[in-house]
Amino acid sequence: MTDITLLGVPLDCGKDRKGCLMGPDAYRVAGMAGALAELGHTVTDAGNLAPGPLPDVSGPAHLVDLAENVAWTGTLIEAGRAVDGMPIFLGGDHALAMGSVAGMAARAQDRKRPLFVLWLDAHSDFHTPHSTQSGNLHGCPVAYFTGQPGFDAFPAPPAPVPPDRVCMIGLRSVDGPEKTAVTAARVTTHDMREIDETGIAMPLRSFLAHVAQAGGDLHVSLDVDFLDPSIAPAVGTTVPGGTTFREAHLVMEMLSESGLVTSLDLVELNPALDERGRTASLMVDLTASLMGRRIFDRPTQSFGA
Ligand code: 5AB
Ligand code: MN
Ligand code: MN
Ligand code: MN
Repeated sequence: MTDITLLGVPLDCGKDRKGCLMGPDAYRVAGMAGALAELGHTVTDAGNLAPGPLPDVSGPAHLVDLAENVAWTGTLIEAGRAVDGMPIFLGGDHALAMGSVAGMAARAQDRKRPLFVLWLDAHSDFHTPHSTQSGNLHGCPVAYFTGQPGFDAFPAPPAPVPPDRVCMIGLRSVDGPEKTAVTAARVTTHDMREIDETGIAMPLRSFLAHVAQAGGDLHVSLDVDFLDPSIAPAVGTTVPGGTTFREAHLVMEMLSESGLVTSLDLVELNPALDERGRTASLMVDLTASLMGRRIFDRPTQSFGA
């Protein structure tokens, strides 16, 4: 059984449209702690983090809330690094993954283990402050924690994650400059077209085998827009053609069986856009699947030899 620490991260500065600051409380109301405790885990809700003082920084003028993002990143690196068991970062928008992943990479380095990252998202979030057109830093975390240039205003990530240890599944909205950069950096990508053809289990299985073989820690970053908007409406950046209810649960069930996951982000939930809390509930159920909830314990009984 796992020692889980829930870290509330009401970070809402990664984009213009506000609402993600209510995410941590929406997860609490939807019963996150109880769902995990019921599975036998020890759960500590550490409450909400707050960013440090706003630094005096400058960067491209169109960036949204640069100083606040920089402050949060430093706070998150230290907060995550200090957790002993499994932190679950209750977001908050995806700009939080600058700090959460950089912190987990630092922790993995302290433990002399390589950190791998599974990025479950419609988007590749591989912009730099210079390539982003929107100025929204929630589109930049992967470039930051893999150590791409252009993040001078931010603390340097203590242990940049080599891009070839990042696997993205669910992609269906990637901007031009990101396509070039993601490919050049040799990030592993599985877009929705590939999932349509092969199913979602195949690429995930090969990634998990690779992580196991390398003796790695595994951080999972789950953006609500990984899911199809028909089942998960509470997100600002809906993109049609996302994963189904069962595809998403299968990913979580396979992650659970692998025993490899050491930390998790739940990001981009905007409760103001939800319908009677259904997206928050789905995210809690997916987390429960990731932490061991099963339909049946396998193997199931079958006829024949
Ligand atoms: B999310 C877009 N690429 O840079 C941009 O939701 C969208 O964390 C970013 O994946 C989406 O603004 C960021 C158009
Ligand atoms: Mn994202
Ligand atoms: Mn996204
Ligand atoms: Mn978004």
